[in-house]
Amino acid sequence: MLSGETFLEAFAKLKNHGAWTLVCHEHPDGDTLGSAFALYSLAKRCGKRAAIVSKDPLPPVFSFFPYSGELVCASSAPRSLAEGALLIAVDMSTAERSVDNFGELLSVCEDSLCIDHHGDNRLFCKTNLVDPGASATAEIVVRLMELYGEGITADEAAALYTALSTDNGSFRFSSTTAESHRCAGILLEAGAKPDEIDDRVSQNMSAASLRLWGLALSRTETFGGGERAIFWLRRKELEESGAGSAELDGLVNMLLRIKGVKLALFLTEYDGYCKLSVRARPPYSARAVAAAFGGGGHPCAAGAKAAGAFDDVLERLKKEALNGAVLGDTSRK
Ligand SMILES: [Mn+2]
Repeated sequence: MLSGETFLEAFAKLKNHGAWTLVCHEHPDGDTLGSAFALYSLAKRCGKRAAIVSKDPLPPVFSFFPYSGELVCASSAPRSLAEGALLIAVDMSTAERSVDNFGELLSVCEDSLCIDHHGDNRLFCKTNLVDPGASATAEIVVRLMELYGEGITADEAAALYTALSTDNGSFRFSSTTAESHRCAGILLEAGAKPDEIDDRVSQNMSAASLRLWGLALSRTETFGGGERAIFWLRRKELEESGAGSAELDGLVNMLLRIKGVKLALFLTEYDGYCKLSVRARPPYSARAVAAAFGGGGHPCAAGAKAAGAFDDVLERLKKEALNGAVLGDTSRK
């Protein structure tokens, strides 16, 4: 899907446009935010008009990203931000995974570009720079910035290294390639400090969220011959803990620590819907499970927002994981 031609087209749009409006995906993670803030900082250095938009707030753990205080957080973004601008969707596979009025922004912007690495990207911008072989959108951004010719500042490198290492599980996931490490090398040379970043991003749990992890862990159930595992958290438990939803990032991966488990499922109840997180190893496909609940993602990591009562969704999830289409495309696309 990624051709040199598309890369150069994307590059030319970035270079030539005087205004960039960067849009992150909902429930923003390290990759969408780190990639977008690095680009935002580059735009500032190059004297461009820049804006960065997210439907949901910045998780405090990422507040060290450059210009993090300038995030426009709104369920619907002011259309004036898109008018006359190059609208850039960052790490977003569909227009729906964003601000509610993303379609309106697309219709009023001057041009649009999607930079992403999801194999199920819907190609909803005029130029779609989508590389499913990249372990993070940050890898594509590093390549763009190498060509850009303005260097990478230490702050930008820190944001991009965070983006890269959070998306590929600190270079542990099967999505990690030689290119992931090459990009990491470039970011280290530009001043990223892996130990400081890991301290900020991973070694900073509150005692409350660690106890919440413990509650989920204590519910671990395995099924399907020990190859599938699940745990869950109820809304009340989340609320009482005082932990934010971002503090649950990475929890689902714990299930893959169980010997023999290849399909990990984590269901969280929120107000009006349930959030499903899936992790898989071949021959299972996380995306296939998430798709059964209207979601999507990568073969190894995917998610969905499922409507319905918690108990019903949980029951359906177990059934889908046992009998549904869980053996998807096992390539890394
Ligand atoms: Mn990503």
